[in-house]
Amino acid sequence: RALEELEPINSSADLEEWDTRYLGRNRGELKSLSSVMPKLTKEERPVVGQRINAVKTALERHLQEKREELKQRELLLALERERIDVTLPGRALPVGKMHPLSRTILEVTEIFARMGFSVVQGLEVEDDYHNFQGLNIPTDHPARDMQDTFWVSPEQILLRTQTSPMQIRTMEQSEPPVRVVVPGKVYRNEDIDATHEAMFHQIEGLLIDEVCTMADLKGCLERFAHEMFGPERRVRFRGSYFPFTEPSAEMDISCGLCDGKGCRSCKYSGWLEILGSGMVHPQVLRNVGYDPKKYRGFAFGMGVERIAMLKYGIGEIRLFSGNDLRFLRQL
Ligand code: FA5
Repeated sequence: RALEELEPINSSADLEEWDTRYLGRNRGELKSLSSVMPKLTKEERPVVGQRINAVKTALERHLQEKREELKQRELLLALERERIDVTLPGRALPVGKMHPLSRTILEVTEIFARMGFSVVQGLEVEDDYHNFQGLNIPTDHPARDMQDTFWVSPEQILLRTQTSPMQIRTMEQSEPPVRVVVPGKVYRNEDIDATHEAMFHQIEGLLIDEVCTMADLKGCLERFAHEMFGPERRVRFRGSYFPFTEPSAEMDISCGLCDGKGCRSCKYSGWLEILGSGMVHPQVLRNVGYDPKKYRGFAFGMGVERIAMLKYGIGEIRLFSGNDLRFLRQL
Protein backbone atom coordinates (compact mmCIF):
# COMPACT_ATOMS: atom_id res chain seq x y z
CA ARG A 1 0.00 0.00 0.00
CA ALA A 2 2.79 2.37 0.93
CA LEU A 3 4.51 1.88 -2.42
CA GLU A 4 1.25 2.29 -4.31
CA GLU A 5 0.65 5.59 -2.56
CA LEU A 6 4.22 6.69 -3.12
CA GLU A 7 4.03 6.22 -6.85
CA PRO A 8 1.74 9.17 -7.84
CA ILE A 9 3.27 11.71 -5.38
CA ASN A 10 4.81 14.71 -7.15
CA SER A 11 5.35 17.40 -4.56
CA SER A 12 7.79 17.61 -1.65
CA ALA A 13 4.98 18.47 0.74
CA ASP A 14 3.03 15.29 -0.13
CA LEU A 15 6.22 13.26 0.12
CA GLU A 16 6.96 14.52 3.62
CA GLU A 17 3.43 13.71 4.61
CA TRP A 18 3.86 10.14 3.28
CA ASP A 19 7.15 9.84 5.17
CA THR A 20 5.49 10.79 8.46
CA ARG A 21 2.57 8.49 7.85
CA TYR A 22 4.61 5.30 7.21
CA LEU A 23 8.07 5.90 8.62
CA GLY A 24 7.30 8.51 11.27
CA ARG A 25 9.05 7.85 14.56
CA ASN A 26 5.98 8.61 16.70
CA ARG A 27 2.85 7.55 14.91
CA GLY A 28 4.20 5.99 11.72
CA GLU A 29 2.54 2.74 10.67
CA LEU A 30 5.79 0.77 10.89
CA LYS A 31 6.26 2.00 14.41
CA SER A 32 2.82 0.76 15.42
CA LEU A 33 3.60 -2.61 13.83
CA SER A 34 6.51 -2.95 16.24
CA SER A 35 4.07 -2.67 19.13
CA VAL A 36 2.86 -6.21 18.43
CA MET A 37 6.33 -7.59 19.32
CA PRO A 38 5.66 -8.19 23.04
CA LYS A 39 2.63 -10.34 22.15
CA LEU A 40 4.69 -12.66 19.94
CA THR A 41 6.47 -15.84 20.94
CA LYS A 42 10.19 -15.98 21.34
CA GLU A 43 10.53 -17.80 17.97
CA GLU A 44 8.26 -15.43 16.06
CA ARG A 45 9.95 -12.24 17.25
CA PRO A 46 13.18 -12.30 15.22
CA VAL A 47 11.28 -13.35 12.09
CA VAL A 48 8.75 -10.56 12.37
CA GLY A 49 11.48 -8.16 13.51
CA GLN A 50 13.56 -8.91 10.41
CA ARG A 51 10.52 -8.55 8.21
CA ILE A 52 9.73 -5.13 9.66
CA ASN A 53 13.32 -4.03 9.19
CA ALA A 54 13.35 -5.23 5.61
CA VAL A 55 10.16 -3.33 4.86
CA LYS A 56 11.55 -0.26 6.57
CA THR A 57 14.79 -0.40 4.59
CA ALA A 58 12.88 -0.87 1.35
CA LEU A 59 10.53 2.03 2.08
CA GLU A 60 13.45 4.25 3.03
CA ARG A 61 15.20 3.41 -0.20
CA HIS A 62 12.08 4.24 -2.24
CA LEU A 63 11.61 7.43 -0.27
CA GLN A 64 15.19 8.46 -1.02
CA GLU A 65 14.74 7.73 -4.73
CA LYS A 66 11.51 9.69 -4.82
CA ARG A 67 13.20 12.61 -3.07
CA GLU A 68 15.94 12.66 -5.69
CA GLU A 69 13.43 12.43 -8.49
CA LEU A 70 11.35 15.33 -7.12
CA LYS A 71 14.42 17.45 -6.53
CA GLN A 72 15.54 16.85 -10.08
CA ARG A 73 12.13 17.72 -11.46
CA GLU A 74 11.79 20.87 -9.36
CA LEU A 75 15.21 21.99 -10.53
CA LEU A 76 14.19 21.48 -14.17
CA LEU A 77 10.97 23.41 -13.58
CA ALA A 78 12.87 26.26 -11.93
CA LEU A 79 15.34 26.37 -14.81
CA GLU A 80 12.47 26.50 -17.26
CA ARG A 81 10.63 29.19 -15.27
CA GLU A 82 13.69 31.40 -14.76
CA ARG A 83 15.12 31.05 -18.22
CA ILE A 84 16.61 34.31 -19.51
CA ASP A 85 16.35 35.13 -23.18
CA VAL A 86 19.59 37.01 -23.73
CA THR A 87 18.50 37.96 -27.24
CA LEU A 88 15.66 40.21 -25.95
CA PRO A 89 16.41 43.92 -26.38
CA GLY A 90 17.45 45.63 -23.10
CA ARG A 91 15.36 48.20 -21.28
CA ALA A 92 16.94 51.66 -21.48
CA LEU A 93 17.50 53.32 -18.11
CA PRO A 94 16.59 57.01 -17.98
CA VAL A 95 19.86 58.93 -17.89
CA GLY A 96 20.06 62.46 -16.51
CA LYS A 97 21.96 65.16 -18.31
CA MET A 98 23.41 68.58 -17.83
CA HIS A 99 21.02 71.52 -17.58
CA PRO A 100 21.15 73.66 -20.76
CA LEU A 101 22.41 76.65 -18.76
CA SER A 102 25.22 74.63 -17.15
CA ARG A 103 26.15 73.35 -20.57
CA THR A 104 26.16 76.86 -22.04
CA ILE A 105 28.38 78.09 -19.20
CA LEU A 106 30.74 75.18 -19.82
CA GLU A 107 30.88 75.84 -23.57
CA VAL A 108 31.52 79.57 -23.15
CA THR A 109 34.16 79.18 -20.45
CA GLU A 110 35.93 76.46 -22.44
CA ILE A 111 36.22 78.78 -25.45
CA PHE A 112 37.80 81.47 -23.26
CA ALA A 113 39.98 78.92 -21.46
CA ARG A 114 41.48 78.05 -24.85
CA MET A 115 42.34 81.76 -25.21
CA GLY A 116 44.21 81.72 -21.89
CA PHE A 117 41.50 82.89 -19.47
CA SER A 118 41.07 81.17 -16.10
CA VAL A 119 37.63 80.53 -14.66
CA VAL A 120 36.86 81.93 -11.20
CA GLN A 121 33.71 82.05 -9.07
CA GLY A 122 32.37 85.05 -7.21
CA LEU A 123 29.92 85.85 -4.40
CA GLU A 124 26.18 86.17 -4.93
CA VAL A 125 25.80 88.35 -1.84
CA GLU A 126 27.90 91.45 -2.39
CA ASP A 127 28.47 94.84 -0.87
CA ASP A 128 27.64 98.20 -2.36
CA TYR A 129 31.30 99.03 -2.91
CA HIS A 130 32.10 96.04 -5.15
CA ASN A 131 28.79 95.97 -7.02
CA PHE A 132 28.58 99.75 -7.61
CA GLN A 133 31.07 102.26 -6.15
CA GLY A 134 34.27 100.46 -7.12
CA LEU A 135 32.83 100.20 -10.61
CA ASN A 136 32.51 103.96 -10.83
CA ILE A 137 28.81 103.99 -9.91
CA PRO A 138 28.47 106.34 -6.90
CA THR A 139 25.35 106.35 -4.72
CA ASP A 140 23.52 109.07 -6.67
CA HIS A 141 24.52 107.81 -10.10
CA PRO A 142 21.60 107.38 -12.52
CA ALA A 143 23.15 104.09 -13.74
CA ARG A 144 21.89 102.49 -10.53
CA ASP A 145 18.40 102.74 -11.97
CA MET A 146 19.48 100.47 -14.84
CA GLN A 147 19.73 97.59 -12.38
CA ASP A 148 16.93 97.54 -9.81
CA THR A 149 18.53 96.05 -6.72
CA PHE A 150 17.45 93.51 -4.09
CA TRP A 151 18.87 94.86 -0.83
CA VAL A 152 19.77 92.39 1.91
CA SER A 153 20.45 95.10 4.47
CA PRO A 154 19.70 98.80 3.93
CA GLU A 155 22.27 100.48 1.69
CA GLN A 156 25.17 98.12 2.24
CA ILE A 157 24.62 94.46 1.45
CA LEU A 158 22.84 93.34 -1.71
CA LEU A 159 22.33 90.46 -4.13
CA ARG A 160 24.76 91.26 -6.93
CA THR A 161 23.03 92.76 -9.96
CA GLN A 162 25.89 91.81 -12.29
CA THR A 163 29.07 89.69 -12.26
CA SER A 164 31.16 92.86 -12.69
CA PRO A 165 32.02 93.14 -8.94
CA MET A 166 34.39 90.23 -9.61
CA GLN A 167 36.41 92.62 -11.79
CA ILE A 168 37.17 94.62 -8.65
CA ARG A 169 37.76 91.58 -6.42
CA THR A 170 40.05 89.89 -8.94
CA MET A 171 42.18 93.02 -9.40
CA GLU A 172 42.27 93.68 -5.64
CA GLN A 173 43.69 90.20 -5.14
CA SER A 174 46.24 89.99 -7.94
CA GLU A 175 48.79 91.94 -9.93
CA PRO A 176 48.54 92.31 -13.73
CA PRO A 177 48.43 90.62 -16.14
CA VAL A 178 44.88 89.40 -15.48
CA ARG A 179 42.77 87.11 -17.62
CA VAL A 180 39.63 85.71 -16.03
CA VAL A 181 36.08 84.71 -16.86
CA VAL A 182 33.47 84.58 -14.09
CA PRO A 183 30.20 82.69 -14.53
CA GLY A 184 27.45 83.01 -11.93
CA LYS A 185 23.96 84.00 -10.83
CA VAL A 186 22.85 87.64 -10.66
CA TYR A 187 19.63 89.19 -9.33
CA ARG A 188 17.52 92.16 -10.38
CA ASN A 189 14.15 93.32 -9.14
CA GLU A 190 12.66 93.21 -12.63
CA ASP A 191 9.27 92.65 -14.18
CA ILE A 192 9.49 89.10 -15.48
CA ASP A 193 8.60 88.40 -19.10
CA ALA A 194 9.71 86.15 -21.98
CA THR A 195 13.21 87.67 -22.03
CA HIS A 196 13.63 88.96 -18.45
CA GLU A 197 14.12 87.01 -15.24
CA ALA A 198 14.72 88.32 -11.71
CA MET A 199 17.44 85.72 -11.28
CA PHE A 200 19.63 84.97 -14.27
CA HIS A 201 23.23 84.13 -15.14
CA GLN A 202 26.05 86.21 -16.51
CA ILE A 203 29.59 85.49 -17.57
CA GLU A 204 32.04 88.28 -16.91
CA GLY A 205 35.37 88.58 -18.69
CA LEU A 206 38.37 90.72 -17.72
CA LEU A 207 41.76 91.13 -19.33
CA ILE A 208 44.43 93.54 -18.03
CA ASP A 209 47.89 93.93 -19.53
CA GLU A 210 50.46 96.55 -20.46
CA VAL A 211 49.40 96.48 -24.08
CA CYS A 212 45.70 96.11 -24.82
CA THR A 213 43.49 97.93 -27.29
CA MET A 214 39.91 97.99 -28.49
CA ALA A 215 41.12 95.84 -31.42
CA ASP A 216 42.07 93.09 -28.95
CA LEU A 217 38.61 93.27 -27.40
CA LYS A 218 36.93 93.04 -30.81
CA GLY A 219 39.18 90.19 -31.98
CA CYS A 220 38.67 88.21 -28.80
CA LEU A 221 34.89 88.57 -28.75
CA GLU A 222 34.54 87.95 -32.49
CA ARG A 223 36.50 84.73 -32.12
CA PHE A 224 34.26 83.73 -29.22
CA ALA A 225 31.11 84.43 -31.28
CA HIS A 226 32.34 82.34 -34.19
CA GLU A 227 33.32 79.40 -31.99
CA MET A 228 30.05 79.55 -30.10
CA PHE A 229 27.58 80.19 -32.92
CA GLY A 230 29.46 79.15 -36.08
CA PRO A 231 31.83 80.91 -38.52
CA GLU A 232 28.98 81.99 -40.80
CA ARG A 233 27.52 84.38 -38.21
CA ARG A 234 28.61 88.02 -38.52
CA VAL A 235 29.21 90.31 -35.55
CA ARG A 236 28.89 94.05 -35.15
CA PHE A 237 29.82 96.46 -32.38
CA ARG A 238 27.55 99.33 -31.38
CA GLY A 239 28.65 102.19 -29.19
CA SER A 240 27.07 101.97 -25.70
CA TYR A 241 27.48 103.23 -22.16
CA PHE A 242 28.63 101.60 -18.94
CA PRO A 243 30.11 103.69 -16.09
CA PHE A 244 33.03 101.23 -15.68
CA THR A 245 34.18 101.07 -19.31
CA GLU A 246 35.24 103.80 -21.73
CA PRO A 247 34.63 103.49 -24.58
CA SER A 248 31.81 100.96 -24.24
CA ALA A 249 30.25 98.78 -26.89
CA GLU A 250 27.56 96.18 -27.22
CA MET A 251 28.12 93.27 -29.54
CA ASP A 252 25.39 91.88 -31.79
CA ILE A 253 25.50 88.73 -33.90
CA SER A 254 23.61 88.28 -37.15
CA CYS A 255 20.31 86.50 -36.71
CA GLY A 256 20.72 82.81 -37.48
CA LEU A 257 17.11 82.37 -38.63
CA CYS A 258 16.84 85.07 -41.33
CA ASP A 259 20.56 85.55 -42.02
CA GLY A 260 20.31 89.26 -41.38
CA LYS A 261 17.28 89.88 -43.59
CA GLY A 262 14.93 90.46 -40.68
CA CYS A 263 12.43 88.18 -38.94
CA ARG A 264 10.26 88.05 -35.84
CA SER A 265 12.94 86.61 -33.56
CA CYS A 266 15.35 89.50 -34.24
CA LYS A 267 12.54 92.04 -34.25
CA TYR A 268 13.14 92.60 -37.99
CA SER A 269 16.57 94.11 -37.38
CA GLY A 270 18.66 91.15 -38.56
CA TRP A 271 20.79 91.41 -35.39
CA LEU A 272 20.70 90.01 -31.85
CA GLU A 273 22.43 91.64 -28.88
CA ILE A 274 24.58 89.24 -26.90
CA LEU A 275 26.83 91.23 -24.59
CA GLY A 276 28.08 94.51 -23.14
CA SER A 277 31.77 95.36 -23.16
CA GLY A 278 34.41 98.08 -23.21
CA MET A 279 37.88 99.23 -22.24
CA VAL A 280 38.24 99.24 -18.44
CA HIS A 281 37.72 102.79 -17.15
CA PRO A 282 40.92 104.43 -15.75
CA GLN A 283 39.01 105.28 -12.56
CA VAL A 284 38.27 101.59 -12.00
CA LEU A 285 41.99 100.81 -12.39
CA ARG A 286 42.83 103.54 -9.87
CA ASN A 287 40.20 102.15 -7.45
CA VAL A 288 42.08 98.83 -7.24
CA GLY A 289 45.51 100.44 -7.09
CA TYR A 290 46.57 99.77 -10.70
CA ASP A 291 48.44 102.52 -12.56
CA PRO A 292 46.25 103.53 -15.53
CA LYS A 293 49.32 104.92 -17.32
CA LYS A 294 50.97 101.51 -17.23
CA TYR A 295 48.02 99.13 -17.54
CA ARG A 296 44.90 98.94 -19.60
CA GLY A 297 42.38 96.25 -20.34
CA PHE A 298 38.97 95.24 -21.54
CA ALA A 299 35.93 93.72 -19.88
CA PHE A 300 32.72 92.18 -21.06
CA GLY A 301 29.56 90.69 -19.59
CA MET A 302 27.05 88.43 -21.29
CA GLY A 303 23.68 86.98 -20.29
CA VAL A 304 23.87 83.17 -20.26
CA GLU A 305 20.10 82.68 -20.76
CA ARG A 306 20.13 84.95 -23.80
CA ILE A 307 23.10 83.09 -25.28
CA ALA A 308 21.40 79.73 -24.71
CA MET A 309 18.15 81.07 -26.23
CA LEU A 310 20.03 82.13 -29.35
CA LYS A 311 22.01 78.94 -29.62
CA TYR A 312 19.11 76.54 -29.12
CA GLY A 313 16.30 78.66 -30.58
CA ILE A 314 14.32 79.09 -27.35
CA GLY A 315 11.77 81.92 -27.21
CA GLU A 316 10.90 81.89 -23.50
CA ILE A 317 13.44 82.55 -20.73
CA ARG A 318 11.23 81.16 -17.95
CA LEU A 319 11.62 77.62 -19.35
CA PHE A 320 15.14 77.45 -17.90
CA SER A 321 13.98 77.62 -14.31
CA GLY A 322 10.63 75.85 -14.84
CA ASN A 323 12.00 72.32 -14.29
CA ASP A 324 9.66 70.95 -16.95
CA LEU A 325 11.19 67.65 -18.08
CA ARG A 326 9.46 67.90 -21.47
CA PHE A 327 11.58 70.99 -22.11
CA LEU A 328 14.81 69.75 -20.53
CA ARG A 329 14.72 66.44 -22.41
CA GLN A 330 14.69 68.19 -25.78
CA LEU A 331 18.05 69.83 -25.28
C1 FA5 B 1 25.75 94.50 -17.40
O1 FA5 B 1 25.25 93.83 -16.52
C2 FA5 B 1 27.21 94.82 -17.40
N1 FA5 B 1 27.79 94.40 -16.15
C3 FA5 B 1 27.90 94.14 -18.59
C4 FA5 B 1 29.30 94.63 -18.79
C5 FA5 B 1 30.35 93.94 -18.21
C6 FA5 B 1 29.59 95.74 -19.55
C7 FA5 B 1 31.66 94.36 -18.39
C8 FA5 B 1 30.86 96.18 -19.73
C9 FA5 B 1 31.90 95.49 -19.15
P1 FA5 B 1 23.55 94.63 -18.78
O2 FA5 B 1 22.68 95.17 -17.73
O3 FA5 B 1 23.30 95.08 -20.18
O4 FA5 B 1 25.07 94.90 -18.52
O5 FA5 B 1 23.41 93.05 -18.77
C10 FA5 B 1 24.27 92.22 -19.53
C11 FA5 B 1 23.50 91.08 -20.18
O6 FA5 B 1 22.74 90.38 -19.22
C12 FA5 B 1 22.47 91.55 -21.20
O7 FA5 B 1 23.05 91.72 -22.47
C13 FA5 B 1 21.48 90.43 -21.20
O8 FA5 B 1 21.95 89.40 -22.04
C14 FA5 B 1 21.52 89.92 -19.79
N2 FA5 B 1 20.39 90.40 -18.99
C15 FA5 B 1 20.19 91.63 -18.46
N3 FA5 B 1 19.04 91.69 -17.77
C16 FA5 B 1 18.49 90.46 -17.84
C17 FA5 B 1 17.31 89.84 -17.30
N4 FA5 B 1 16.44 90.53 -16.52
N5 FA5 B 1 17.04 88.57 -17.59
C18 FA5 B 1 17.92 87.87 -18.35
N6 FA5 B 1 19.05 88.35 -18.88
C19 FA5 B 1 19.34 89.64 -18.63
